[in-house]
Amino acid sequence: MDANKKLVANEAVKEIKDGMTVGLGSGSTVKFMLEALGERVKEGLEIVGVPTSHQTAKLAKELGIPLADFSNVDGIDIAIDGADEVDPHLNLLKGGGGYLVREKIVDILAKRLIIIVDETKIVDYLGTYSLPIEVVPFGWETTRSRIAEFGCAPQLRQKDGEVFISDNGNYLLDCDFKIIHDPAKLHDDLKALVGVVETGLFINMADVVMIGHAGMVDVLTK
Ligand code: DER
Repeated sequence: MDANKKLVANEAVKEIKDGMTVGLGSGSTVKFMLEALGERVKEGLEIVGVPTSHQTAKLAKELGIPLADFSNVDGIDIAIDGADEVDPHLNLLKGGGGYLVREKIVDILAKRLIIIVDETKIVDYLGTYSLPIEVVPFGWETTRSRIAEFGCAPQLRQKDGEVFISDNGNYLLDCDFKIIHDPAKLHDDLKALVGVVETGLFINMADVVMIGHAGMVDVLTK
């Protein structure tokens, strides 16, 4: 599986050109992308990265990739990110790593969003992977009840035996919808609930999905 993730990560890095501001996603596939990007920076590529998590920022710094934040960039030319599921309309289910809010803020701003996955992420319908929803900690139990009315059993995410706290100081509820027939409507309905910060449904955002499988890269475009 890593070979396919590495293959697609290396392919995506070829899309990054001198002078670009690059949204740096999060996750294990993006880790391979950062390593390849770090090599190109060492060879003289001049870019600046906007990281979507503390984890990505730490690795990018270690690899010598120059970083910026929204106080000193005008926009994002290209963002490269992973996903947990991709449906036939290129809608995404993301947030397995817990970084969905900052990923969505960066990804939605990008002029071009490239998603890098291996073939295990390709699905007919989103929802087999539990949908992460970031919620405000205050009153999260009441928010959980409202979310559950949409047909799932939200689980408060734990990490190392503790409640997981996102980079934004919020909680994550993982929701087992099993199959999501209308992800755009579900996202809108969930976002309307008080206490919900963001959902892991990235609707109509991906411009390109690169899929690594069997030593090849398939490219899907919107
Ligand atoms: O949290 C996310 O959406 C990340 O992009 C991540 O879940 C992607 O999965 P990967 O670690 O298999 O690349």
